[in-house]
Amino acid sequence: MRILILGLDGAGKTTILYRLQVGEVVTTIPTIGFIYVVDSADKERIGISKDELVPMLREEELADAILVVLANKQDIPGCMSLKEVHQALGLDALKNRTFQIFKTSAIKGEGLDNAMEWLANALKNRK
Ligand SMILES: Nc1nc2c(ncn2[C@@H]2O[C@H](COP(=O)(O)OP(=O)(O)OP(=O)(O)O)[C@@H](O)[C@H]2O)c(=O)[nH]1
Ligand SMILES: [Mg+2]
Repeated sequence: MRILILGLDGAGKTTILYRLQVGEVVTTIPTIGFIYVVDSADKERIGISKDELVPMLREEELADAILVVLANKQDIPGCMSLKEVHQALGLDALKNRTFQIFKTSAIKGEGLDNAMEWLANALKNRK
């Protein structure tokens, strides 16, 4: 299975990959699982995060991709809740897209296994 992990600078991508112990990072292959990382504590830039996500979802290469949103940095007090991140990214407007949003803390290693398990199952069911 191949997945793509994206998100604004500092959202926690490298920390997540480290946690997941991904051995290899590759490009230019068909992507079927698409992980978008959001810094839940960065209220100022959640709008920018949405503005980056929306056009990416319109890309032909991602038309069939299953979307996983990681609302990361949930360990930071006062961070946006899952609901708030969901709303700020406008996920309600998604049509014809298999997707799920998860709370994670890459620092604590929380929520990542859950998200990857869901994605693995969703990818399996797609075949
Ligand atoms: N509190 C907290 N900090 C986190 C978490 N995940 C990552 N960080 C911290 O956020 C900072 C940025 O994390 P990175 O993993 O480097 O972010 P990135 O998305 O790879 O950033 P770029 O490579 O710049 O695009 C680092 O200081 C991490 O330690 C988290 O879940 N909670
Ligand atoms: Mg990085």
